[in-house]
Amino acid sequence: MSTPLIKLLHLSDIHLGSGFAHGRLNPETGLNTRLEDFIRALTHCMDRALAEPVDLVLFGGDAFPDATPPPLIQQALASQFRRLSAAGIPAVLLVGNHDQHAQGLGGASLSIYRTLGVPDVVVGDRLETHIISTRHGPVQVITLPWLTRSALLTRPDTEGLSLAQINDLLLDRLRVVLEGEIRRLDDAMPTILLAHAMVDTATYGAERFLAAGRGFTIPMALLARNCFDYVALGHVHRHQVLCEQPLMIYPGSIERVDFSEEKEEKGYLLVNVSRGQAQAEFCPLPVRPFKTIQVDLTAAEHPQAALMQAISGTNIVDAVVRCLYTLSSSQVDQIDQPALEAALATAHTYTLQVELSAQTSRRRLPETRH
Ligand SMILES: [Mn+2]
Repeated sequence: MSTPLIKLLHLSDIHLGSGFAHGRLNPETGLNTRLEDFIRALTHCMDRALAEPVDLVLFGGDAFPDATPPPLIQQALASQFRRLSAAGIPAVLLVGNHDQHAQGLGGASLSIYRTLGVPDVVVGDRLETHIISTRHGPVQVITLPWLTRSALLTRPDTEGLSLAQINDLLLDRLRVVLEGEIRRLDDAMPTILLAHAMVDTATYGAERFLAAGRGFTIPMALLARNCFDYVALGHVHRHQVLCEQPLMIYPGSIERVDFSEEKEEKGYLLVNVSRGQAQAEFCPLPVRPFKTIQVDLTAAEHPQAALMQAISGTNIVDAVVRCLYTLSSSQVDQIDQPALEAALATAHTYTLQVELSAQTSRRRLPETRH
């Protein structure tokens, strides 16, 4: 008997409601254009899930910038996942660090789906195994949400310990609990670990700057177990394959959250999983470009011309642009600000940041945002 082949779509780090400063008000909709961009990226993912159709959607965590998104943004996310539910495609929504409250029980922004009993939606807010029936048979998914101390440790456990000792203790507990879940797995069923974590071998994306609360890293070997056919990760915004056997991948964020993601391709994964093997394909999303124009004009004979040339040499149409330039104080009156603004007008939005260089010190003038 051949084992079933499950086709799934894996996306992560939606961060719906982030980066409004890079957008502007759309007068036709009343919405910030960056919210519309993020919704468009999410809509693309759902369109693909429905068009395939896939058997399962895995969301790797961080739905919103924080645990209490405004209703409009909650609704925007819900109306997309609702399309899966309407088509009978199960989805697992994992809780990331941005979805948790700083104190107390986590995952309020996603646990509403469980509270409402949305058909085919599973919320992963604790370490546990879910048996999910799909069109092509059952699959078992272990959910590992963002781990906080309070999930596995009590206050007396950590008393008098250093941060490093606490992290070691937390890893020991994780190892034991994960082992318990692994022991109960059905060896014949395709098996997936869905984890929101900073794995120690990952290269950072914007998450370094987004970090909500102190995190801790998990050694890759702890997760790269041969009982897993696929390890679906979330948290790091830069797409990367961490391990081939078992296949372990961060899809990355679906839109650029800030300029640290300027050079990163954004997308989601289509993955075929059967018992003993997995293949993944990264599918790029058509997201808005971010462009940095950085020029040191201190040695330029004609600073305005040099700056205009740098701008015209960059494809800024519909992009989120930041233009950073350095001047000596004697050059300040050689810059024609209205001409710069006209040259940047085709950008979606732009900021101008001037830095003044003196012989000994540098000083930054207030940035202007457009
Ligand atoms: Mn995260």
